[in-house]
Amino acid sequence: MTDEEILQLLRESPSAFLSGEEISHRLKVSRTAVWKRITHLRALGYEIEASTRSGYRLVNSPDLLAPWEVQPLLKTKKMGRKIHYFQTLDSTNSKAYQLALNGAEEGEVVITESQEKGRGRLERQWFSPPFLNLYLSVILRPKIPPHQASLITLMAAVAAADAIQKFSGFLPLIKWPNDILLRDRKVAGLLNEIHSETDRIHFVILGIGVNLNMGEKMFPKEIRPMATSLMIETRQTISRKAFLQSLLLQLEKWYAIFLKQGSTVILKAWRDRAQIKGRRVKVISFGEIWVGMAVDVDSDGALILETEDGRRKRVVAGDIEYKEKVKS
Ligand code: BT5
Repeated sequence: MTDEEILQLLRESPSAFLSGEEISHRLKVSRTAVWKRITHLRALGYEIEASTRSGYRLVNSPDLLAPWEVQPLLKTKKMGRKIHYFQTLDSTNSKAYQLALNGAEEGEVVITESQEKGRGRLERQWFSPPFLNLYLSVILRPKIPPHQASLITLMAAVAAADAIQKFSGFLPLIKWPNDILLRDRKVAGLLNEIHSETDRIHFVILGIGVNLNMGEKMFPKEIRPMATSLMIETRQTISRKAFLQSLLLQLEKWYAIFLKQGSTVILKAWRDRAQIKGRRVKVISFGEIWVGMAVDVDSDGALILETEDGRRKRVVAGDIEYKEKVKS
């Protein structure tokens, strides 16, 4: 008997009680096993009323990202149709990588309620406390050459920005290469990892972290001034499963556009949401620092910078800081 099966039975009779005897009969398990499962579900946050005479009744469900909560809401064909769900993990990217090595298919998703070693780029950490945010990794198997893999990051940033805009009503800004900002603060980050050989990608792990219901004081002090959440911005609690549903739908849409129409459409969508052209930036890349004007991103997702002495540089990986705010 699974959590899913017992919840399904309780949901069939939303207002009436269902006796322990009937549940045990229908699921072919003992009444003690039913009771143990109910205790487990309560520990997960399900409010289940119990009466010795009448049985059990589901009063309220928590906003869990479990497949049985999320999948009935999904409008996607492929993305998230198979969800690997965990209460906690080191990192969803590491788990997804292992699953992909073992043959997991495109569109399979790893979701966890918290990460013990949530990863950013370059060995940095992603703060991942339980039950508040979204930590997910999507397995993709695009038939593209490895040098185009950065475009998947840009594609995912566009999809995440669109989901954030739909939910908040505010226009997020993408910061090269992988941050999504609201009011100049980071609300989401992306970490893509690829497994490839010289001319062929085996798979891409698309890792996305979105701050949803974190209050300001919950962030560690060092990142507090640079970070935000959708709840902070909208002053409303966000339904995590509804957000996840929307994000997966946007990802499916933008990934299909990328596969069918190639980089041009993705780059245009990314440029529209990044407004990077002509901005003065400081670039930190492999220990080197340059200051200059951002000219554009090229068709492989690299940043083109015009340095102060007028030379053009192509930056494949790194971080940028804006030297001035966006002119509105
Ligand atoms: C990123 O790295 O922004 C990529 C974050 C990807 C996280 C997801 S969660 C699911 C999946 N599984 C993983 O293990 N990771 C992915 P980077 O650009 O290197 O930014 C990291 C920096 O952002 C840190 O050094 C902090 O300064 C800041 N930071 C850490 N946690 C944050 C948070 N929750 N919100 C905003 N900023 C944060």
